[in-house]
Amino acid sequence: MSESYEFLFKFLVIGSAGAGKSCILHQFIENKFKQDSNHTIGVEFGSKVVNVGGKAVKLQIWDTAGQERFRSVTRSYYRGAAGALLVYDITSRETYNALTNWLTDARTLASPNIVIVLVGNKKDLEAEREVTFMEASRFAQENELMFLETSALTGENVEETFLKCARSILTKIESGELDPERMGSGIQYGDALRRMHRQEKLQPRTSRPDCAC
Ligand SMILES: Nc1nc2c(ncn2[C@@H]2O[C@H](COP(=O)(O)OP(=O)(O)OP(=O)(O)O)[C@@H](O)[C@H]2O)c(=O)[nH]1
Ligand SMILES: [Mg+2]
Repeated sequence: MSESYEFLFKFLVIGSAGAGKSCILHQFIENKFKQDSNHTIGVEFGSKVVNVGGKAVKLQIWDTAGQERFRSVTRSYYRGAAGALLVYDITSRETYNALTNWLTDARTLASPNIVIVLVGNKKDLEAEREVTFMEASRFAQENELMFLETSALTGENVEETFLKCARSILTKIESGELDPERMGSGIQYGDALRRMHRQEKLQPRTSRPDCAC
């Protein structure tokens, strides 16, 4: 795919160890399930250009380790993230119970305007479910999060999760609620838009001799 894009968004994937963060990222980027996934050491990185409402957006995604011993390392990557996937495992109440802590970290360490999607992963393991859709849905509503259940195994809702987060950020940029030029916004202009903005600063539209407006 072409590397040309209009915006770049920095994304984080956070949540307890074993929730399936790395498998979700792998499914999103490679379109396949990552067999024998090991615990992430520190942070891993992936990127992909997606089409969001007709605009090419590059997602720069930081997949963090869920294990407690890496917490201080992973926290240092939170700054300036525009979006986050907060992942738990629907077959593990323990990973669900930890959500409040992850949420506090994300809201205090990343951008205050960070857009967060709550992700209940391992949707394919229905028989082992410990957290109902309704319960998590209520939690999401109370904490102003978007919410989806995914399966990194089958791929269900994986791409949709990233797109949902990107779409929400783009809408906030368009409405003026998010300013890409603010330091630490986690948003950058791609080459084409950067050139346009630079041009506009040098030559405001109204004073351009060739401007018919
Ligand atoms: N059945 C099923 N298993 C999954 C799914 N996603 C991940 N797994 C399994 O869950 C385990 C943990 O997956 P990872 O993606 O490594 O988990 P993680 O959240 O990245 O873990 P840390 O890197 O330690 O934070 C692996 O054994 C995966 O095979 C899923 O959607 N369905
Ligand atoms: Mg991992």
